[in-house]
Amino acid sequence: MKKNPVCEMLGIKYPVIQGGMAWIADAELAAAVSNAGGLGLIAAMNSNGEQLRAQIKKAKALTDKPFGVNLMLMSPYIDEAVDVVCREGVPVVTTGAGNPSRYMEQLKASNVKVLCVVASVALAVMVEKMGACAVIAEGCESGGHVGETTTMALVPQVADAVEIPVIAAGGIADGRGMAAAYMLGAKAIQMGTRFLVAKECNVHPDYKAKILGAKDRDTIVTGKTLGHPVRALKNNMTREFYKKEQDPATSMEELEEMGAGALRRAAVEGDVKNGSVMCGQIAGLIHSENSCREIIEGICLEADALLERC
Ligand code: TUI
Repeated sequence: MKKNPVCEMLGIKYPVIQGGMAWIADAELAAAVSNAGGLGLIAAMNSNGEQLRAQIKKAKALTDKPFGVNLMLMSPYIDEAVDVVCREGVPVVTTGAGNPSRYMEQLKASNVKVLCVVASVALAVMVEKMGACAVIAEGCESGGHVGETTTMALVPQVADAVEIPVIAAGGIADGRGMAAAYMLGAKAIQMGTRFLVAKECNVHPDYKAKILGAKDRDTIVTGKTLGHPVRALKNNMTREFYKKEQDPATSMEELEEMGAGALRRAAVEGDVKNGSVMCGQIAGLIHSENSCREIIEGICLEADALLERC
């Protein structure tokens, strides 16, 4: 593989980052991805400082390679999470689900490399000015919290607007997707759904089975009326949520209450009917559970072979 600016910046072998999936991306998954030569991420999601510190310590014990933390900016514990990341000397963070401007100075002062997930050109330009090392341009094919623009349209527009490296995310799960991302101007990729079914991923087996059985049109976006649209598999929970959302008689509080704890219910308890099985539209492409090493090496080999032909 040729020299790659994202690999050099992060000290990793392959330009592959694992998405920071809430309730799913734990120290074990992050360490497995990093040990395989990618960048593993622990999802800070709604963890408090103590819980996050425990995960960071665990990852440090499992790998001597660089790993990062994904900061979910809507978390009630975001201030604590930023403090812990800085104190523990975590080398890289990714930020998502909002504007990271409040935290940039503190992170940079602690020598943390900040990679910001953006869903628009405007935010990409803004975070570059604030000192982000790279942007992760995430199209709305992705799972969980989504923006409005597809990866195909977002990545080249972001690549034209910023000087820092662009990492493509959303809808990528094989070498074809990786090669396409390079063609659009990205220097690396981030994948969530593909790593959800990694052997080392501790998500509930019933959640994995749902992803492996999904087809192209099996996801739905709910939560637009609440201001945080989320993509998940169609099931009892998301169909009911969608119906209620269309009904003007439903209050915001009722919807918030329905959504609360839904991801945990599916990812930890395995209630894939009444919980939220968040995943990207590319789930339909994924048919097998593999090790992180098989996933990363397989995808990079396939992408390189395709790009040779161009
Ligand atoms: O954050 C994600 N994916 C997530 S977060 C999450 S937890 C959650 N649970 C329930 C409801 C809502 C969230 C599950 N999945 N991906 C990164 C991402 N960030 N995708 C899109 C964005 C984004 C969107 C708007 C980033 C910035 C942004 O800017 C808003 C602004 O203020 O400019």
